Amino acid sequence: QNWPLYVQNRRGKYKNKGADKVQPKFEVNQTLNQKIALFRGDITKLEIDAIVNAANSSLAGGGGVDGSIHSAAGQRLLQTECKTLGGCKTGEAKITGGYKLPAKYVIHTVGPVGENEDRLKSCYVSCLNLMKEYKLRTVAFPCISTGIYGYPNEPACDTALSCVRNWLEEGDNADTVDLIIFCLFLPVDVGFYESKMLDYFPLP
Ligand code: AR6
Repeated sequence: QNWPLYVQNRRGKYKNKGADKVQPKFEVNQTLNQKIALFRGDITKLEIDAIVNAANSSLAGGGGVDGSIHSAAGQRLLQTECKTLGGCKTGEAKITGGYKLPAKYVIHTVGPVGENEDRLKSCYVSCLNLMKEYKLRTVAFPCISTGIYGYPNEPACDTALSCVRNWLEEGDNADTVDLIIFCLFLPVDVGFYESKMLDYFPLP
């Protein structure tokens, strides 16, 4: 497996200078902590079960992470399958093969344009539910909507982390996954995720 980086450094702490000042929003759960990771880099390089694409409702490809995923998967191959799906509504998700990607599947979701917490939540939950339905155990999310769609980075980070934590707490969801990776591309997101991890996935 090639998951290069991770949340916990050698001392077992998240890299975060203000760690002792954080007021966790959730209880410590080391089992859940082990299912979460931050990765900084290009999502198309991850050799995992599924990567999430921040697509648009036509599913015909676009710029940003969508463009990179379509190129790396093989433009024509991925588009041919996408065309059969009838598009995708904001907050929903659809799955395709990964073709030339190291990831086996791509889960396409359409984030909101601008800040809309319910719609963004719905993206994360729809992707996770689809992952569970297909019995996929490892998935990576880009920072949905925070690029071309203009969702502010900090609230988007809070929504992503809280949604994933809440989803893992429900029923048997946690048993169905091995690793959920937040794939961070920009330094601004690395900063927010590193500091907020401790709110949502506190260490003992
Ligand atoms: N790997 C991981 N993250 C990436 C990569 C990559 N290779 N490339 C960019 N990002 P965006 P959106 C980050 O704009 O805001 C498309 O045209 C990027 O830095 O890709 O949901 C679609 O077709 C940012 O942090 O997606 C839609 O029309 C995050 O991915 C529209 O853009 C999301 O930025 C969707 O806009």
